[in-house]
Amino acid sequence: MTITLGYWDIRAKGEACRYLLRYSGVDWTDRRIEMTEEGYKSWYSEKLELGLDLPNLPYLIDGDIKITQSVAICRYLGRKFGLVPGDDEKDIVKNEMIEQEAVDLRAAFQEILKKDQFEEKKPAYFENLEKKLEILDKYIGDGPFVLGEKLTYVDFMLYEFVSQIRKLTAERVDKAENLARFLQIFQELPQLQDYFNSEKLAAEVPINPSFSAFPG
Ligand SMILES: N[C@@H](CCC(=O)N[C@@H](CS)C(=O)NCC(=O)O)C(=O)O
Repeated sequence: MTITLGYWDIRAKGEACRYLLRYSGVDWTDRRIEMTEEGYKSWYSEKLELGLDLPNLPYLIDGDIKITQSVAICRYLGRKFGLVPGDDEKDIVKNEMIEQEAVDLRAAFQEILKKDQFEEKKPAYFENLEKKLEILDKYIGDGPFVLGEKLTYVDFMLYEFVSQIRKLTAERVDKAENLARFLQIFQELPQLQDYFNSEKLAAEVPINPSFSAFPG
């Protein structure tokens, strides 16, 4: 039985889930819905027919397991592929805090994406971002990953959301040296090389919708 991940044809909240599936090497269906009139029609006509308890995108169907909420999908895939912390409570807490910090980073980024507000909101966003990244950088430490040598689903989320922001402001992200090193090391994971080196990622997959102030 093949796992299906459905999401718009952008990175936004779906890409970290896609990395987890690619990393694991399982067979899966990368269901992408174009953000066109046709695509919207197709999604809204099937949205309530997929058996999802809280219908939304992204969704993941793995046999009788049907999930929405991107963080719940990442957690599920983390458990499924052994990409979760062990029993150490300090590790679990650090992982969960950084999971939510990554979600906050994405939310703050998303907050400035409306075309008519982008320029006005950018300065305050950057100021806050610099502070957030400085603190996160210290907490991450030497890594190489969030929990040292142990890779978990949170690394996939953190990588994705920080590298999305890096597209907008590389200089601010690169000032956070531990984070910048983390991005580099994650990007070198052998299981993701085919994808990271593919032209599809480089040329075709926008971070945000084309109607936003920063498709990326
Ligand atoms: N908290 C949810 C947010 C889901 C959400 O807002 N999905 C947006 C795209 S990022 C959407 O277009 N959903 C389709 C719909 O509402 O039908 C998550 O993280 O998955």
